[in-house]
Amino acid sequence: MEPMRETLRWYGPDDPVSLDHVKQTGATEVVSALHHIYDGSSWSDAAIASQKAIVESAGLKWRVVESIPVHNQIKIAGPRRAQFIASYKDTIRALARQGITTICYNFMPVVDWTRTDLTYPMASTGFALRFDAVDFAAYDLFVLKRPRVEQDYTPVQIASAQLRLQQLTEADVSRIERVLIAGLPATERKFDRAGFLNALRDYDGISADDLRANLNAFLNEIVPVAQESGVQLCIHPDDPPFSLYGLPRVVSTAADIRAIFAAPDMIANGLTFCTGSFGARADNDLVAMVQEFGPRIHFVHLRNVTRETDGSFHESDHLGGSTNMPAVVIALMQEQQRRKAQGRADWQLPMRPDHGHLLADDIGKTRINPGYSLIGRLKGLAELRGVMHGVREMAALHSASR
Ligand code: DNO
Repeated sequence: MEPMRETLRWYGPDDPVSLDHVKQTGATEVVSALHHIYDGSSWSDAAIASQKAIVESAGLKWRVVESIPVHNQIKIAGPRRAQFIASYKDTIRALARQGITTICYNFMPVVDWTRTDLTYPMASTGFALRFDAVDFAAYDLFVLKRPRVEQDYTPVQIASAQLRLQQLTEADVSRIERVLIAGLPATERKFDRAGFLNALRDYDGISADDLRANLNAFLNEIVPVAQESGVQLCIHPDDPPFSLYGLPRVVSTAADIRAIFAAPDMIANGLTFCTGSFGARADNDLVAMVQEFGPRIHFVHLRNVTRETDGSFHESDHLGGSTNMPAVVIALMQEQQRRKAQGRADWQLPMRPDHGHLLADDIGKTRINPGYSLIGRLKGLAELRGVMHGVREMAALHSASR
């Protein structure tokens, strides 16, 4: 059983983490995107090639894209959908020409990944990212005040949000708002309150079934293009994997993934297995999901969360938290073995340590991408590498003794 390919996310030339520092973690590949293009236009061969040249001149590879943003027109089936799907196909083909053949994307309406707190203090004295369901509800119900918001909460949730609001200072509220609607890296759009309310209005009347239909229509267009071009698409699960702001979310559970894989049923229609996203729901059995979806997992994000009963969670150490990380790693390495036995050229999965705590000299830096500071990810990768190498040795011993 072999370890997975070690990658680290790199936000391009503006990333405060340099490529030398990426190399110092032991990773051999970066996962990246043309992060300056958010308007749904296609990526040119020249722009892709020049970023690839920068990565390669540092002695690293770039084979996985995270992400090509999916334009909102595609998600709401708006009048300009066809134009943006055409650009998306052009980008897939352009990446294929540059030998970049794994493409991660997501289908979350309006907001990408969401947290309420970027500096949640850990006992270690480091800091973690946290989603506090009560802070979120307090903001949604009493600050944002979107129409019909009460429908999305139980009386108990409303009462505890009310209590929380009384405890929050004005500074707390504006910090939470910034993190929620204008804060995290790689989110497509940064909003002010009025702009955010406006963006939510796009989804008035769009149910989860409608959103699923729009995703299927998109997949029916792009998956055949990817398959022809030798590209593997891999959808990233919703983070967190439940509805926020009353918006539909359709990539949260095993049933969601089954529906996605069915349309169209091709290997290029795959999954980014993100343990942190799926792991925020207690009803997602991660090992069972790896076993069921294994052949279509094209990319792996390893991150752990500690869940609380009210839907809150914080990002724990990679080997701590609510998910049995070594068990998931073993399942993924077994999937690699199966592929190898079948002669699949893509048997070895690219993995990255997803996020990390804010630690040591990274604390207090002014330019940092939350979750993507260097030292925390280096620690996560080192721990995960240890697990992978241990599993490999154990499997070798086991087969030698048989
Ligand atoms: C957060 C990330 C997400 C992810 C996108 C993929 O750290 O995992 O922003 O990159 O959702 O499209």
